[in-house]
Amino acid sequence: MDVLLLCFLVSQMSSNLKKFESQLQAQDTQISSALTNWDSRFLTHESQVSSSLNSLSSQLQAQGCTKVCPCDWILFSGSCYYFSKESKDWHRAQQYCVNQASSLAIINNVDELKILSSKISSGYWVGLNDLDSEGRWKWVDRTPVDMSDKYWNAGEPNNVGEEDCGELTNGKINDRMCRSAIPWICEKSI
Ligand SMILES: [Ca+2]
Ligand SMILES: [Ca+2]
Ligand SMILES: [Ca+2]
Repeated sequence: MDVLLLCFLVSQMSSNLKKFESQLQAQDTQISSALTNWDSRFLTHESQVSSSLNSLSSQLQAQGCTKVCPCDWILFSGSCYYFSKESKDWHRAQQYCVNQASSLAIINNVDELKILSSKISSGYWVGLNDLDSEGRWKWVDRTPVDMSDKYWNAGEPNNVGEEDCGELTNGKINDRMCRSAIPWICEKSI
């Protein structure tokens, strides 16, 4: 091969390489700009999702929802409680709670008595009665009721006019006629 031809071929190759290099650079710039674009769109989208989630979460909190209790129910001490806004007789109130996979509230200790009392300003049905046997009070889960004045209002239960269902009123329990229509408290354990 003569030297001139060799020089020509080398110069051709070098020019082709340069073209190829500049094509690569152009593609690189395009890819990098596409990536930047995509990145910024992704970030914008991510920030939109995050702000929607925040707003949803504050809406849920405003409605009294928590992660563990349904909306309109309040969580404390390992239970979710529902304080009704309407009034029903004791049996209908209990049925309402059962339909919500709960029962009328069962007051297991003085702390629970105090917490529930602090949330109400009138009588609310809770889950006890002496319907089976007059004077023998039982919670709806069949556990016996502490009859001391830690739990009962002074002079209660007095069964005046046949009072067989328990309401929480003035910080303690009172026996009241089951057919009275008053609000109620449901409780479900978590
Ligand atoms: Ca309870
Ligand atoms: Ca009674
Ligand atoms: Ca009474």
